[in-house]
Amino acid sequence: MLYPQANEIRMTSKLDGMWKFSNTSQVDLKKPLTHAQLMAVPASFNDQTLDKQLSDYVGTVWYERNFAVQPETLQKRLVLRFGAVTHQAKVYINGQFVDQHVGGFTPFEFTINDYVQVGINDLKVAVSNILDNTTLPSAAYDEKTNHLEPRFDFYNYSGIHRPVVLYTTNFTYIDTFDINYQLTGEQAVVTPSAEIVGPYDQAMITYFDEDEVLLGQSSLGGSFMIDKPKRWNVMDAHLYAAEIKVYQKGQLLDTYRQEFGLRTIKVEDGQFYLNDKPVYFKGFGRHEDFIASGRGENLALTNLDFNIMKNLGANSFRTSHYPYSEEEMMLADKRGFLVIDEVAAVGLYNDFSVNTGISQTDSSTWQVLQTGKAHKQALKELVERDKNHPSVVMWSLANEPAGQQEGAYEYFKPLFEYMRTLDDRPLTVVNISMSGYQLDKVSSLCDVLCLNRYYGWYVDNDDLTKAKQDLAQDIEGWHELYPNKPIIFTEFGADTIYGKHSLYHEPYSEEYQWDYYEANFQVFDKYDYVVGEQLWNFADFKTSPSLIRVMGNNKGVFTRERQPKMVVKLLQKRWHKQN
Ligand code: BDP
Repeated sequence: MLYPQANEIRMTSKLDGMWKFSNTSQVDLKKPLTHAQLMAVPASFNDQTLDKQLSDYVGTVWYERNFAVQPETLQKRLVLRFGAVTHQAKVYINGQFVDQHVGGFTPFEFTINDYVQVGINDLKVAVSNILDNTTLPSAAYDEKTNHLEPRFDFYNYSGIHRPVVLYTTNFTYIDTFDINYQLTGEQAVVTPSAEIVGPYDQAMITYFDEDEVLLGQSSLGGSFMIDKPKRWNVMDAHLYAAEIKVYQKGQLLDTYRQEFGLRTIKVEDGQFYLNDKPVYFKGFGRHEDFIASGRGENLALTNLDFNIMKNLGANSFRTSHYPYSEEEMMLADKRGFLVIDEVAAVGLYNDFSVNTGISQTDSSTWQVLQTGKAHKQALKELVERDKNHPSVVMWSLANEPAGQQEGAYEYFKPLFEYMRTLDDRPLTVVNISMSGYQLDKVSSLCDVLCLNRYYGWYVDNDDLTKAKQDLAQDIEGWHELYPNKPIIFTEFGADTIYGKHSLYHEPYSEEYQWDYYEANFQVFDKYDYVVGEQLWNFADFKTSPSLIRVMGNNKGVFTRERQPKMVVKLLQKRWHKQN
């Protein structure tokens, strides 16, 4: 599915703005919503009103708005596209059910010609935020009490989270357009592929460099050589563009422009190579999370976050724990960030709850969870959406599954095999400490070992000497098992309350956060096969209430409002030196 683009053939029109909203179950599809209030789109609905019940709401809510259709629009194919609706959407136009989509973090679209009329049309979207044992993320849901217990540590924000767009094409249209290439030495051979629906007799592709200088042309199915290409590099992005034009008897029927970057990735001998140079990942696990907008797209915030990361000397992040917005991924391409792109497979741990803790003995995850089908679908949608992004350098198939429990290998093996048929980038599953090297059954499938470790916080709290010893032993244990796999720390962190200081460097103080990170860095620096550090978390973020969460997770190195904690100075110094 292509990202919406306006050009000489395609018209786009955004349906973002204030929509009508209601959480009543009584909806007459033929009539406007009654007792509706106004809700901004794109955004989560949870934190836009003062209503606590709505903030914590579990179930289906309704959104509604009108849109206008002109007579000439119906001479075209008319498509309604949602960037993401969390977690399930059922779409109705003029009272008729159009279709539905499950999965809260990937786009979907429907051709709607058969449902619309010239003039004003009514659009209703029923959005459900119920998660259970079959969904990604996973949650324990009790239908009788309507109680939902997330198996993940972030707020279950819901709503129409990303842009809604109406667009037109001709009835012959480009459905997919992917840029494949081989990069060897001083040459790139680019071989785009496209799926075109409807009759056409010619498809041509024109190439441009980043200064819009025309490089040449090829036909679809053919290839094009770029001599001495400027490579896309970490924090030094170069983007080319390919423009496809589809004709019938000389008449232009459709066109689409795709940017692309040229770079190589190789994982070998305990290193991660980008363009044949070992790279060290510096950065964060993040969240799409902010006051009022919740998990809704917030481009100004994304821009600020990227500028802050660059200022710190960071070069990477992980889309913990779900695919981030398409606009954010495009910005990452342009800025040169390395992205570990994660599917929303979080909570694949039957007994996980921030409120109740994890029982070490429970071993029923892979019997209880029925997420396999949703997982495969989510991987497919992720790769389809993101494969053209040069910033994506690795796919993460899950965060902290119960990798030590019986059935974990059998669950993941077919998913890895499936992913390798879709794309050739390195694959990982982010490992939880309960699934340590002695017990884990999944990491043999991974190209890179991504570890989430909390020595000095959940383990060895307030004892950084012991924390360092345990961390070193952990690293060495993994290395002995998998000497050729590089290790990236994808999470490590300590809850830190902004403004709390301590003469005795007590946990929760800004001093402790500083010491905690310094201790971890000292250990990482001893091992050349540790090739990255992504701190948990970039900023404080909202979670469900819990005794161990002081109004959210406070492991940010920035507050939720992006005020820096002390440790930011340490990072700045370390990361700028590390190039
Ligand atoms: C890890 C999770 C992450 C949590 C973090 C924490 O991957 O989502 O927020 O721990 O406890 O288990 O802060």
